[in-house]
Amino acid sequence: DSADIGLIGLAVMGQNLALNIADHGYTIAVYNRSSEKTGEFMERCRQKEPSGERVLGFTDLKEFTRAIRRPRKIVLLVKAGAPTDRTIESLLPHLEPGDIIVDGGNAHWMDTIRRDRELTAQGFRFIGSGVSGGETGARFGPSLMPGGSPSAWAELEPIWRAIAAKVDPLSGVPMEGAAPGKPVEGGVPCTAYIGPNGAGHYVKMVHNGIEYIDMQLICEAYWLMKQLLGLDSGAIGEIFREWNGGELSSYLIEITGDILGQNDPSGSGFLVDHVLDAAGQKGTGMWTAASALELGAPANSIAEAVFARALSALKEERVEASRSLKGPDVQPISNPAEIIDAVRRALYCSKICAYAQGFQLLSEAQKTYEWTLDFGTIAQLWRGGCIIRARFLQKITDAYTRDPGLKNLMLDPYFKDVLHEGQNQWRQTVAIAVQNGMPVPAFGSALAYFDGYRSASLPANLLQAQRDYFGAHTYERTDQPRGKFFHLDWPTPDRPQTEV
Ligand code: NBP
Repeated sequence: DSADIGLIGLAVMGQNLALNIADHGYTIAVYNRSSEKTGEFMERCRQKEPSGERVLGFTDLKEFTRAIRRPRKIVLLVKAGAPTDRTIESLLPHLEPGDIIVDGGNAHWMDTIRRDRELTAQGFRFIGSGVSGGETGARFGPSLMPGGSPSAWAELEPIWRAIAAKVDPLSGVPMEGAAPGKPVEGGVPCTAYIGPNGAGHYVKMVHNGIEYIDMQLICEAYWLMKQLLGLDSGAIGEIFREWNGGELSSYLIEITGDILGQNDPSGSGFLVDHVLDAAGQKGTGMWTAASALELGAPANSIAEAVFARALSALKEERVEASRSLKGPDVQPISNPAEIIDAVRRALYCSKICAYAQGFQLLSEAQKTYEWTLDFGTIAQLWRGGCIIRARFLQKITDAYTRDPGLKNLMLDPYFKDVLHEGQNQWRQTVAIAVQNGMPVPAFGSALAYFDGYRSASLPANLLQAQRDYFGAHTYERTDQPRGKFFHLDWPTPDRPQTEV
């Protein structure tokens, strides 16, 4: 029992997280279903990894569990879904009451709620922890979103804080420079207890939903500059690099600058111009949108981002349709610098709406699943390590620190000012796109969310009347207290009207 912790699943995430843990001075036992991978990983540890001697490889599950100090902490980084259940089943006979299983995969939060219930009933402790940041994040500092047993969290916390991404305590900017065997010293770790059972995995899922819309917004900005202004990818890349110096500063804007400037290895032009425009998806964006629909949370832009990927995937159909369905001719633009600035404003305003939707969804979810989420902390632990890390997350933390009961991010004074100042250019951007027949579902839906949310009146009066007309679904009246419902026997030629 010489290992501080164990880890099962030695694909890309598991290998890197194990090395991150070892880099922080912990001894870690590792196991993988197929033993060749364990062998290959142990070879990597011996040959190349400065902390490799702290990694103990096992090909037998019983020996693996025996090597871990009790109560055991065992991290799973296996494929989400049935493989996670199979792994837990195979592990349980070798565990003792009080042992802790930490699922670091992208589990659906309802699976995590179920596993938490089942494992707790058997005397084990369970943590479902979102892990964000891909391969590099896992290796040098991910954003970690743990939910589950509080006593298990107390035991896991020192390790999770050690391996998480770190941000500068003053600026909130991610601290860089970690290398194998040399983690960064100091800084605020991007992890905190999120809440019971599935709360951590839910928050990780919403992170991914926000990632979808963040990426789609950037793509629309790129597309408008390319199609409307005729700029080449390299020039647009330069614009993103410039934007990355300001309020939009973020990992996704930074990599977009790099990607757009990348030459094609074949030597002909930019790589991005040769990449097929049919997006893939693994499902966490869809889960976020589906959850929003289920909870009645208006996360329309997050859903649009998922649909935009789905529409892009119909490549052959679109190519065929482009030959018969005609839109307007693209009008020449006389003021490109102004348009570029308008697109930047549209991007920032839309991004604020997208995050407002994400947090509004979290707010609905916590009521349904009986969690108490701390939104400021959630924004804080997204500042480093994860894909949506961005300078402006500090503004979100500040907003929730100013007012922990803030109903919507757009109502915070800082964000309100940005939206007020940017809305004319945001509208101009959407209008130009629409006039020229260019799809901007993310910009447009974010604007509709802003306009809908700030409207004291909406046409749902007519909608309620329609529902009452055909289905006797009843309506409330503006001149009566809420909760009092009326139905009209809608007049027909042979029946006079009566309201009841
Ligand atoms: P994968 O998601 O590709 O999973 C591969 C691992 O799952 C291997 O260790 C494999 O064992 C194991 N596995 C499978 Br597949 N079926 C199994 C079964 N029935 N029983 C036991 N083990 C089984 O690996 P990954 O990309 O490293 O991701 C690991 C987890 O982290 C996933 O849940 C993923 O969603 C999540 N995640 C990934 C990223 C990322 O950027 N890749 C980011 C954040 C979170 P084998 O070697 O024997 O086949």
